[in-house]
Amino acid sequence: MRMAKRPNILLTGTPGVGKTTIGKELAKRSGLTYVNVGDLAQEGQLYDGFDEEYQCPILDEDRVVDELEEMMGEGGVIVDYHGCDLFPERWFHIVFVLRTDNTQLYERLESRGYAGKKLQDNIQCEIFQTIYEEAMEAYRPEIVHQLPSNTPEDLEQNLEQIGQWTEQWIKDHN
Ligand code: DAT
Repeated sequence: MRMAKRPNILLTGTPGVGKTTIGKELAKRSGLTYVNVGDLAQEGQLYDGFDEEYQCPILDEDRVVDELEEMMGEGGVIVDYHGCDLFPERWFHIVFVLRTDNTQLYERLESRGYAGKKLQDNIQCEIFQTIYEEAMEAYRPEIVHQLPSNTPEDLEQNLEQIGQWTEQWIKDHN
């Protein structure tokens, strides 16, 4: 039996906005496959150098893309990453940029152990809506959607909205 065609979804936004939380739950509910790009890079050591300023390894974007290509071609993948212009545009049928108010994001990142410049830079990234603008440049604006991600109610509403969109996409394409 041929597998039903399923969409690829990109979940993006500043670190701490809730991509992993919603991505895993969405995978559970929809049956799509969740991929955390940070974890994938860590497991495969898909790095190219070390950033001294931020004290973290630098992602080897070409190898990340190569690693995911086959899976993305098959469809049904939820990708979670805090950047979005490294992926081929053709991969995604829809892009969600999660957004969180500064005070809440600050608390979430602080409790994750972020401090100093790293904390400030991530808060600024959210204030300047850096990832949203990156997404609007990298993808057709019609497929880019911002979602509030402040409360558990937001989470549930987003899950329902994305779930409904996914069901409709599958109906329309099979
Ligand atoms: P990300 O993957 O974007 O870095 P995360 O999923 O790890 O973010 O979430 C960061 C923290 O925020 C984590 O403690 C769970 C919490 N969180 C996520 N979404 C939330 C929401 N809608 N309301 C309240 N807390 C949320």
